[in-house]
Amino acid sequence: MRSASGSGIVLASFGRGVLVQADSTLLHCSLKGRKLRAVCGDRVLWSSPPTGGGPAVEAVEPRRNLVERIDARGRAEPVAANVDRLAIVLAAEPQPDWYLADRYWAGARLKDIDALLIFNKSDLDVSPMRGELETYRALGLPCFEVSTLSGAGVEALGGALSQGATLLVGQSGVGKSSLVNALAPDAAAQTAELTREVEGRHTTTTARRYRLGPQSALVDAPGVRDFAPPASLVRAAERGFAEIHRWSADCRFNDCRHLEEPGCAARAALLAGQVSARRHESYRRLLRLYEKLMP
Ligand SMILES: Nc1nc2c(ncn2[C@@H]2O[C@H](COP(=O)(O)OP(=O)(O)OP(=O)(O)O)[C@@H](O)[C@H]2O)c(=O)[nH]1
Ligand SMILES: [Mg+2]
Ligand SMILES: [Zn+2]
Repeated sequence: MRSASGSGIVLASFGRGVLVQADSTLLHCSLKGRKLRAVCGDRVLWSSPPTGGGPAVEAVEPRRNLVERIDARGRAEPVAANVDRLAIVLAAEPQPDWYLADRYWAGARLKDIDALLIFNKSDLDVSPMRGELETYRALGLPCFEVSTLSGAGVEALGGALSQGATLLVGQSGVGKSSLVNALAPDAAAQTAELTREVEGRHTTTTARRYRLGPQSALVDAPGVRDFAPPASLVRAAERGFAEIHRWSADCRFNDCRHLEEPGCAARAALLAGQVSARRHESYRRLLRLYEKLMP
């Protein structure tokens, strides 16, 4: 057997093994060395020994960025690497968790990654969610209303995602895998290896990257109940919320937490109806979480 080597990109990671796209072939690679970790989106160097034994990843190239979440104990867990854009997916069903959407947006802001909101299942009744969607639009977050069922809005969304790698995140059942299948027709995102059947539905279990166009990729991630971006400072909560951060420049105290402090411009804006009460509550919850993790 001939030895071979090259570079590639990690499409999915399964514990101690990874699926690597190397030119036009897919390779199931092991990881060389106990300490090596590779996540979906990593650029890697791999090689196959002449003696056989299968290809192995030898090194992971430095990451442009790494999207992580904090687990129940406050430790950072990787989600995907080298992401250009975070697409927060919501739908009329299951009932939208806006607090979760806020935290994903905060996570993107903290990493300087572009964010957008995809509201899927526009074939269902969207009217109860209009108010919240308008709040996000007014804050400058691009919002796309689509239906993978009827095809409405899918082309426009595809256009917005035609450059770079987009990570799809959100609650289970909002239609992330359906979006991948609608946008990348050869994706077949619901393959058995990557899903588990729950109540008759295929739910994604592992993040998987798919080719979208010549310059673009989509990463399908498992649905979540909860998410919080890792942070090293309690003040990160403020930076995660665009409008609170903007108002903070006018607060009397530099270390204002925008709760009950006198001379708080963010609170004044809240009382004047210029900041959404729900968004402020969302900010407060993230601040409390960080205060608990970083007393
Ligand atoms: N009505 C309607 N249903 C949709 C639409 N898109 C997806 N669905 C349905 O929503 C359900 C969940 O879709 P998935 O694509 O598996 O959702 P997901 O976000 O990948 O879920 P997880 O993998 O569990 O995180 C499926 O039953 C889909 O058929 C849509 O535009 N309209
Ligand atoms: Mg899925
Ligand atoms: Zn303040």
